[in-house]
Amino acid sequence: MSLAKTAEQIKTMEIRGAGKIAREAAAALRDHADTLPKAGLAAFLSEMDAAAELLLATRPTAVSLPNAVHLVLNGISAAETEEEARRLVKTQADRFIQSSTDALQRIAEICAARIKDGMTVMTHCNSKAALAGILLATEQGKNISVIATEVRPWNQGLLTIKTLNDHEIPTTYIVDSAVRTFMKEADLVIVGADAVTVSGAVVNKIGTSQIALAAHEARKNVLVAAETYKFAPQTLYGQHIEIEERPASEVLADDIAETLPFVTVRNPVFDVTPARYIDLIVTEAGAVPPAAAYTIMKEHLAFDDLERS
Ligand code: RUB
Repeated sequence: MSLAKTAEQIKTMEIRGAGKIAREAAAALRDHADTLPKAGLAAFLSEMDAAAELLLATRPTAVSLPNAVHLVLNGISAAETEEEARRLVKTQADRFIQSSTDALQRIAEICAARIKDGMTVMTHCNSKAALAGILLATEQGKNISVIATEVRPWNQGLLTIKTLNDHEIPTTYIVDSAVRTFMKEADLVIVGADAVTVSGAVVNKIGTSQIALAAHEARKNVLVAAETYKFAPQTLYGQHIEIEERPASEVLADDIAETLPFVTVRNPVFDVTPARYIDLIVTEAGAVPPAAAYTIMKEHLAFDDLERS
């Protein structure tokens, strides 16, 4: 697939979920580098810069995207020849994709260890990392059930219940506003992440913070399944994670909205869950408390050369 096509599919959410966005972006950069004619190091670097810009402009919230782009293009401007720069892009893209896949397996093992036989797990949206733990626990022979939310307005919950159903996992499907009502039936909450800030706050699909609040009230543990490349080193320098706001028409059809001139529809698609409502963040490097976010960034992400302004 061409780079422009990948960028378009990320924008229109045919490619979605922070991990998948990152892996597809890395593959797109690698394949794009392959299609560029040999025209010298400077031309190659400028083409790759433009490619990175195009990908980064697609969706603003998932930091897996800039982290993946950064890891794939890391050090290429210091290359001495065009061949060396090309080699770096390919090696680093392949390495990122492989380590992202390995990370999911490790996260699944840690999450599954926390899921005991007979438990009911509540999840939100469609997170590959969160689902990996649930699926592995089932493969290990544990009898578990899941409560899955609808996830308005895009209904990513449909993808989640389809996967759970395919694995014959008993699942209760609820509307987003029923989360507090059903929290008493859950033993554990597992969600994914689009970004983890240096304070240990987690940015994930809108509604996650309400679920965490309801879990806190009901004294249920909240696990966030997040590969280390979901941590956002730019928050060390005071930058905020931009919360994507998508078109109002995703929430209310234009023909109805037109009849309601005093009504403004808002559609932020992610929210921020403060660290105090999260028990553990499960990364491939282990399950850590949110307070360890800085250490994860320091040990797993090269952030010294990131934009500090
Ligand atoms: C997806 C979403 C997911 C995270 C983690 O939002 O919020 O929980 O991206 O997913 P959207 P994963 O559908 O708007 O992209 O664990 O698969 O990386």
